[in-house]
Amino acid sequence: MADRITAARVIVTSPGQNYVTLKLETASGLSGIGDATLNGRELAVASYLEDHIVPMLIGRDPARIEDTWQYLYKGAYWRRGPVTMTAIAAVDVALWDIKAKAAGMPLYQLLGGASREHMLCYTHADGTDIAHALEAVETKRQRGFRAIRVQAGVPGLKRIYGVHAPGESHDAPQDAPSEGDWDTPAYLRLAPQLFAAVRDRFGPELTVLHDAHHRLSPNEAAQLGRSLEPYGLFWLEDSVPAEDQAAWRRLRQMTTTPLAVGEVFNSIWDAQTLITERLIDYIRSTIVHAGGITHVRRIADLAALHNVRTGFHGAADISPVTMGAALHFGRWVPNFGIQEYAAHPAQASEVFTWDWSFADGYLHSGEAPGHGVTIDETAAARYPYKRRYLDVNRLKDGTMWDW
Ligand code: GCO
Ligand code: MG
Repeated sequence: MADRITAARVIVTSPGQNYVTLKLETASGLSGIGDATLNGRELAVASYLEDHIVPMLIGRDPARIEDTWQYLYKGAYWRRGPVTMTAIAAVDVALWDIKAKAAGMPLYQLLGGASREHMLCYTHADGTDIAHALEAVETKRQRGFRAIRVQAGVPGLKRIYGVHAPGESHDAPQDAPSEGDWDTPAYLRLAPQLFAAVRDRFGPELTVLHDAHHRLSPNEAAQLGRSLEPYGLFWLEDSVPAEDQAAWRRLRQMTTTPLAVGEVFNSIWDAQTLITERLIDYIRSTIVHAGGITHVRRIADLAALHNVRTGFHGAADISPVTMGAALHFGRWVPNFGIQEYAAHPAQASEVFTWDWSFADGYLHSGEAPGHGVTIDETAAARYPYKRRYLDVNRLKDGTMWDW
């Protein structure tokens, strides 16, 4: 007899970072979890799940992953969007977790088995200036990382993107976003100096990456890409706004620096032109924000046909659950490129347990049945939700800019 879903709970917790997790339980005693974290808009997804999806899940056969995906996607009528696709992803990943546990297999086996034993990952090195960025690179190298994203503060600006000012709390509740400032010409002067210094100190072999966070025009991005060509970046990420496909077409003609984009995408349709016209080298859409394993598998397959590789988003707001799912996916996906890995806050390990691990520059999926990540609901309750926002950014004259 088919198993059925008997319980579905949304767990919102903030162990140093807000995380939203969906837990499903079945009549046969299995359970599975999926990540539903949408940084800065967490409660919208929690409500979407609790108020609209959970009631539909009770009684469904957990084995019918594809049908459930189509039911939630087509059934909503209002397709796509980060809230909808994150909610669908949470259900999808929890169902894959359950199916793999029911089979007694690590999830990558269900996807088609291992294409590799471990996944190359990159982490972040940020410094308030070039000298501090080089120190941060050295620290990460000593921890075993072989690939490092390097960002440095731009002279005259308050902060490096994504990095809070000294003394500013990372997890105090907020009623409004922090504000950063931005100066494109100053940034375009700094970036080649930064990577010249990185190559000078660490030599040609270190794998280096850089993220421009959607702040440039195609022409500015082309100047940046060209000025970085001598330093052989693994990729330049999010140089122009992700949704401006014509901008990518222009940029692609103007630089040979490899290009990555997609952390803000939530469906294959966001990436279709970029992939099929081969305007990018790496697609960053990850499981939690792009409809789960069921949908990201379609994106990865389209990418494989066009010689585009994966490079999934893995900042600290990508919960340990998505990291587990992404590493099982990465174990299988033939066109794997790299996995981002910025460590989670220390308290996250009180709430989640995970079977994946890092050693010597690589991430390992683990061999436990399912995706290998669990949540302790009692520990989660010790860390109530705190309203937090992603930063916003303004030009020096006050104009709102991309962050
Ligand atoms: C990255 C990202 C992050 C995001 C953050 C959004 O490449 O890791 O750009 O810094 O901004 O994860 O929630
Ligand atoms: Mg990024």
